[in-house]
Amino acid sequence: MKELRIIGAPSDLGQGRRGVDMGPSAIRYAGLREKLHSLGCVVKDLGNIDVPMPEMHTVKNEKLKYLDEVLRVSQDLFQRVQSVVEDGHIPIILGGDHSISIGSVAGVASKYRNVGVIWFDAHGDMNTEETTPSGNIHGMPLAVALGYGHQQLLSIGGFTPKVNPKNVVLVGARSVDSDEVRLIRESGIKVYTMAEIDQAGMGQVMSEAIEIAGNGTDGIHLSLDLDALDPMFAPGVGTPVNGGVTYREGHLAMELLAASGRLVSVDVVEVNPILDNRNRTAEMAVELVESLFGKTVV
Ligand code: 4U7
Ligand code: MN
Ligand code: MN
Ligand code: MN
Repeated sequence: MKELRIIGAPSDLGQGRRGVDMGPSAIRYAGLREKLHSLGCVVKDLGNIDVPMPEMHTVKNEKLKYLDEVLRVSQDLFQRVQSVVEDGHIPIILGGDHSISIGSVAGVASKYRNVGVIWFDAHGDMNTEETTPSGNIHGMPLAVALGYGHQQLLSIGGFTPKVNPKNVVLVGARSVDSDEVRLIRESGIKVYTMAEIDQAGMGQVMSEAIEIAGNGTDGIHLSLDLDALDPMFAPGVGTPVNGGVTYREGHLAMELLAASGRLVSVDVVEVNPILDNRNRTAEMAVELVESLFGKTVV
């Protein structure tokens, strides 16, 4: 069986609220490594990458806040993730805000050139500097993976696009900006909104998502933004949106992905302990990752 490698990326450069940099600590505190070990996984924690603090830097471009710093973090994470996948292991990348996926997807795609992506999120993360209402780069990583956005962000890893839209699925969407929606449509990725999850059921949606991301690809990368979950189950996120994925729907999704046997890497992002209620969101994240790596009842 493949071994797991934990990498922390404690960045809050990609969004406006402090605290998400403590996500990796909170998730470790919730027992990630120990619980995966109990499942029989071989898992090593590689520690955190170095991330500059926003207080020590200034915003130079209001449409791409902390661009230079995000680029440094992305480059560093790209190399770390690349070396884990080159060794044949599965990286579990702990954010940090979702801008860290610019580096992680680049790292994974450098080995699995034809990787499929399941983007579990309340949001589209498909803004560019032209469409962003906030200038926060955590609203842009899926666009960057698909080859849209600032040239320097696209150039991480030395190739673009990282993924083929026909193997990209967004699951859980319920908050998309008015200009962002055009790029989502134009890109040709598959989107399952909350309404579609309600209608068809998470089982059906995830079976289709795994088929789309897995069909003819070298494996599946899961980018798990905890705000995909309903704030009832994951209150500690920077941009909560009501009407999200329930506890059981979240687990079913992870269980089906585990059963597919196609997972090559995972991001766990946007956990903000300052906004949380007694580390519940980090605990939710750990439980979901346990299901993802095979936790079952009997
Ligand atoms: B996350 C937003 F305007 N779309 O771009 C933006 F609503 O990684 C939010 O999914 C982005 O948490 C949320 O700033 C990014 C906003
Ligand atoms: Mn996101
Ligand atoms: Mn989100
Ligand atoms: Mn957020």
